[in-house]
Amino acid sequence: MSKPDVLAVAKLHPFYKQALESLFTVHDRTHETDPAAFASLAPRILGVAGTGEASVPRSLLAQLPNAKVVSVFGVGYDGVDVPAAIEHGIPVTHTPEVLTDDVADLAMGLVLSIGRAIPQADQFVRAGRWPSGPMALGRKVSGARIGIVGLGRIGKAIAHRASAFGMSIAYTARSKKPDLNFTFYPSATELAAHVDFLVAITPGGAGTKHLINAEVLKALGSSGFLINVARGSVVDEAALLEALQNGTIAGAGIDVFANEPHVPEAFWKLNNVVLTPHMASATAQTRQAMADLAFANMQAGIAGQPLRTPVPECMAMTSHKG
Ligand code: NAP
Ligand code: 8YV
Repeated sequence: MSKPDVLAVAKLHPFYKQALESLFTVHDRTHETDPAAFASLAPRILGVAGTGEASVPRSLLAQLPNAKVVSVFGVGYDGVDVPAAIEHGIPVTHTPEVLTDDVADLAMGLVLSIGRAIPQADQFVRAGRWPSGPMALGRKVSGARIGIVGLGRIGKAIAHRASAFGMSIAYTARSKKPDLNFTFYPSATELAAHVDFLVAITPGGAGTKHLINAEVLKALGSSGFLINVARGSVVDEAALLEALQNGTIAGAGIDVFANEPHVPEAFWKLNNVVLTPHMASATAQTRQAMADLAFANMQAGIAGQPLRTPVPECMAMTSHKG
């Protein structure tokens, strides 16, 4: 008997792909590579597998009359048209919690990397420049002021780490958190004006597009650093580039970009940035945990069983197509 069919809408991590292949026939982006073949395949597709960066638009969902679940390998699902999925009776799942520690670790890694110029120091030694040194002084991280844009699961984990560094912690979010003893500012601009390191860790999508713009960067100021581990869309990349080139801000640690995997070459040339390739959850341990959870959601969705981790908008929903 042939295995049930699922559609991968992005290049899947091998841990997730191999798990899926144990039970399903995985069609790797057939909707893009062979639309004619996809027209006859589409009615057989029972599940859609994606990543945090993947696009699942209304037009694709409309072609999948028998799909029972969209299982995203990632906590962010801004590429999925969730209202359209709900209209089509297809619940969406994601992988919260299992990656929280890794993303918070990388955020702090970028704070330390750019504040203390660690990659620049490595280059300094490798280029044989130490004998004619010294390097410029870094920015003290312990005791500095950190501002977190988005105090959700990962934002709180960053705060936890920052408090161990004796940092003073402030944040902005859609709502104030009365149970937490951190300073709340109602806007990113007000927050930026009061901190040394501003860390973006919100979801992407229309609600946060260019939340960090030229005004916020100006408020952060010439001794401030921006860290972006959220989504490329959260930061106005052109404004950031200009702010880094002009010295409007001191520097940036950037894990996510507007047009991944393409990073504007102008960033490569700057000495006041640390650039990483969207790798905040990229450890073997966490990618395995994400794969296990995404696979469990796919299995449950296709079997019509309760989903492990539906996205909040789909909590009350089970597939209409059991
Ligand atoms: P979460 O628990 O849902 O937290 C999201 C936070 O963002 C909440 O505090 C929320 O505010 C805040 N927020 C939402 N819209 C906002 C807005 N317009 N202005 C200000 N704050 C806003 O999510 P999470 O698990 O922490 O994950 C957060 C995001 O991190 C993901 O969605 C993804 O984009 C990103 N991420 C990136 C990587 C990477 O590899 N770089 C890895 C994992 C996740 P309220 O608390 O008031 O609702
Ligand atoms: C992953 C992410 O890099 O969870 C997210 O939202 O952006 C990251 O953990 C991504 O989903 C895997 O491609």
